[in-house]
Amino acid sequence: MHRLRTCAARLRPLTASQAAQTVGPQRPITITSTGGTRTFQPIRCYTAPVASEPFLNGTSSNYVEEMYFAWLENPKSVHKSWDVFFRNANAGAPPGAAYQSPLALSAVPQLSSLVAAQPNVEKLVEDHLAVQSLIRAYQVMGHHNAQLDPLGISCVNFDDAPVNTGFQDVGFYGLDESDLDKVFRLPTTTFIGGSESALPLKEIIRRLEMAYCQHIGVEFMFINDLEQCQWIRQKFETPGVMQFTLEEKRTLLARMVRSTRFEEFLQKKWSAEKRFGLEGCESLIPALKTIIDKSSENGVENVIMGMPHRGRLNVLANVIRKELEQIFCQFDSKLEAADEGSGDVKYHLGMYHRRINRVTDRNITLSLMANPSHLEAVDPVVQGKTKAEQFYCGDNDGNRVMSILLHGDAAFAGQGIVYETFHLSDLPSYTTHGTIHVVANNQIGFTTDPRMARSSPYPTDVARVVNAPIFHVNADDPEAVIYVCKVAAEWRATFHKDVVVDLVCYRRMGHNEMDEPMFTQPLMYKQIKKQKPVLQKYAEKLIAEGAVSRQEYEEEIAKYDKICEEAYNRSKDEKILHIKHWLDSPWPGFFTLDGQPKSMSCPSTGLTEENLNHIGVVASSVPVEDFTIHGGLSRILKSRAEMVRNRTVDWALGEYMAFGSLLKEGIHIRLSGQDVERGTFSHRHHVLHDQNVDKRTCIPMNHLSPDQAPYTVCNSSLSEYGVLGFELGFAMASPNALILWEAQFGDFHNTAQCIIDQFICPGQAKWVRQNGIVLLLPHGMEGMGPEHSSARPERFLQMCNDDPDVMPPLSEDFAVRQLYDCNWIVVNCSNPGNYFHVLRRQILLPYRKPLIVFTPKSLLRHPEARSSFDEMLPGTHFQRLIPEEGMAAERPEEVKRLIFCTGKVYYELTKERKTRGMDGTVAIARIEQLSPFPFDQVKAESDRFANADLVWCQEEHKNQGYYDYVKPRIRTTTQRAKPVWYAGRDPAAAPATGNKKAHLVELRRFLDTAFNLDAFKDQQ
Ligand SMILES: Cc1ncc(C[n+]2csc(CCOP(=O)(O)OP(=O)(O)O)c2C)c(N)n1
Ligand SMILES: [Mg+2]
Repeated sequence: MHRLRTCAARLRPLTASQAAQTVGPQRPITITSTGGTRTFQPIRCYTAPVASEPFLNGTSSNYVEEMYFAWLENPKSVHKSWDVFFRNANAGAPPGAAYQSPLALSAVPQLSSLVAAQPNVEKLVEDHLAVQSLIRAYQVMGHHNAQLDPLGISCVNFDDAPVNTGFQDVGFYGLDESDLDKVFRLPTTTFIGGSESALPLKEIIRRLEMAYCQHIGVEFMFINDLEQCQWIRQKFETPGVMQFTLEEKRTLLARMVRSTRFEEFLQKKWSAEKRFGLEGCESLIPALKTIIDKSSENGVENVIMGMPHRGRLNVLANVIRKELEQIFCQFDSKLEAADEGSGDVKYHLGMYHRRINRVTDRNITLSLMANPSHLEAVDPVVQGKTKAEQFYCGDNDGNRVMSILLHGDAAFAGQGIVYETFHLSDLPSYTTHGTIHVVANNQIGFTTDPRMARSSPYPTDVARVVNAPIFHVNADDPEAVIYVCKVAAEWRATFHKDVVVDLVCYRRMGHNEMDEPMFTQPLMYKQIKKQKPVLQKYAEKLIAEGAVSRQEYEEEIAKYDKICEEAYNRSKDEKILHIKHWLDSPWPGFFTLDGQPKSMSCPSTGLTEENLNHIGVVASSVPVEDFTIHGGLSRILKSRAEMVRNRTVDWALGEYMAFGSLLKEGIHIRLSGQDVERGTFSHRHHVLHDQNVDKRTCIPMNHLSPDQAPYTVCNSSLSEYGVLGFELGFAMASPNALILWEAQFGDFHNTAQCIIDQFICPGQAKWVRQNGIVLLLPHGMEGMGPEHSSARPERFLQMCNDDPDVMPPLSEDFAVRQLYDCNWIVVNCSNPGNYFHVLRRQILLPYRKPLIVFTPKSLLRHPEARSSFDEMLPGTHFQRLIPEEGMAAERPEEVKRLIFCTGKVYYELTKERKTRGMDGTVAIARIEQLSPFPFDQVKAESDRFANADLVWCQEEHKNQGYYDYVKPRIRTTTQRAKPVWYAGRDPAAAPATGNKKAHLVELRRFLDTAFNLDAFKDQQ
């Protein structure tokens, strides 16, 4: 008993005062860190009369302590001899008896179980554990107590869970006031000691308060990776980390001046204009600049940014460095637009700028992507563009190209696309190797308080799902802001993972400059009115510190005001607004110097027989050795080989021919979407899986020729909005790539409606940038129910910009010119040959347009839906309309009815016509390109069958499908000489019936109508 007490007392930490009495003054330790030079007083010492152990002497006492604490934490972490020694000592072995030589360990019986552990050892262990818990509590929850809100009215709701940190709460951990002066060894999971390994509890708490409860709140303990947690702890806990040089402080002040005075200048000149100013979050500008400087220092050369309205003009001016006059002239309502299209409001336009980073003296390209009002919609687009830039410059780890996304607090929490985008962040074919997210958290969304806008404490909680650290920071402390931004940039450079900076700020004005915020947030805005602007606060701090004089500060302001004033004067000379100057993704060399296509023609999209054969052989083989494929797949490949021998293609092979040939021509192809590698309908099989070796795959398409472009085919996450946005962004980077997104079924595209409506359809009109993305949308009424049937062609067609009532002038380059004028191309091919051509045309055209393809399901295996090599040879083209070529064409004057249709229903119509023996009386023409509408060919076809009435037949319901689109256009081709009758399903709310029988009855009914030559007599 006595022995145990002695042993424990020997190892127990002393109070600081005891320590001082026992050992007297010690030499202070001086260390130099990045934060400057600091001096520490060593406080930790022990009075252990270790000499009573014969094998110990005074100089080894530290070592014993190390061993003892390590043993306390984990007995297995020390050598067995130490384990036995401590157990024996604890068990009451007299001096000299506790130690056993390692050699004797196995021979001598151990004393460990002789005496039970005694209470003071337990207390010692408990106290240490308590201190560890306290440290951990700060690391986990310190941010709850951080002073993050500049207004001091924070509404972050942690469900009132108590946060037990601070002096007053040590009791929670089983410690009491008397422990505050005791010295405790610090665990390896904290860096608050700096070079010291033990501190008095009071100092431990003080340092933890400094690290976690000031103007920075670090949320990271949910991260599952110990190395990453340690890295963050070190960045925020190490004493003195937040030191700034004089130079850094002065640069920061200058940046704050620019940010603040820019908004003031706009307010002064255009007080009645909306600009979604940054007032209340001015430190956003130095924040972004720090991220860019630091990243440039780490080797980044290209930064792609996406951001909403708030502070966008300021970012353009002071981060991207758009010429100020170009920004100011946007406020001039008399400015004429030089470009075609609708243009867009000034706070949506994009920008691309290459310049020297003044801090690092390195070249950097900055682009801000144009975006719609739809908050957060640009997030995946930025990611896709970033991925593409990385891909094309061989930056496999994201060391040279990176993205920054800015968010508003309400949108970040509320918009599901944020979550979808986060979930792309670590997928091999979608990762951009870490995005830095910056939230301008002004604690309000338009007029809505956070407590009504989200169910999570912070607006940033969504980032936790991908283990992204979140740095909350009080935006009224610019130095704290800069520090977290530096850490965020370093985090990205080190771990290549996402990170979030939550700038907690306020919004000085209303939602826009015209809005009255006092209607809805009276108390908040009373507080805001009292709030001293951050620039003023920071300037006063630096003046008080002597870092800058008042005169220097005032000169800095005057200097920037003068820059603004001069730019304003120059802006008055601008007469014309060039949206082209706001291009976020230029395609050097693709257009002529004045931005026009280099020609207005499209060469043949056909291929040589040899080429078709070669690609066909690769498509039906396994190009690597010792690779076992599934037996069913062997049969598929065999039948492909058989088709190649027979000079025909089915749908999958037609696609293969198009992809393969473009790859051989050096065009990169990327096909992305849910389950695209195999194909939803198990027809594609672009990735072969070895049946015997886990994860061994082969992509035959990448074995076409040594100098081919790479083929990327990737199954995506189960997201449409995110993935389509991503692919759209990918397609922006280069015109020399074919980027395709396939919906699992066409219906599902509507969860990506925002990308379609706001980017794909009007992108060129709003932002003068072209995009050649291809959407593959499986479509067709096959009795599968209301879903899985319709890709909603009516919606795409309704958004086409061709005029239904005007017959465009016919010319030699009619088809190519018409395509040039359209906002997108909508096709529904009825055979694989035509699908092949339209894919190839997409690249061979001298410009880029989005292509919407309604793709088949049952036609994938339909024996008639095949094309001969003859239809794909040199000289052949995509057929916008496939005219009647059968019996009816032989005596066109005898034809009573001309049915126009599109897609799969053609096969149902021809079958029915044959059954009824009406091949000579009814002609059937397929409109393969719905938009732009082939006015010329429809006219030729209706002229050919001059005695026929005209019917539009579709399998979709009357209020859906194509009818509303084609009817006025067909009538225009005949100068409204003839009606266009309808044969198809009746109007309906749902796209298709869920009842198979009803489906067949409907089919029968409309086929009867289509072939009943008297069906429309009553309506005439
Ligand atoms: C998807 C979408 N829904 C609604 C709106 C309308 N709207 C514009 S700004 C805004 C509030 C945004 O709040 P927040 O994200 O916090 O940004 P802040 O304006 O506060 O900077 C809303 C609801 C929108 N632009 N986009
Ligand atoms: Mg907000």
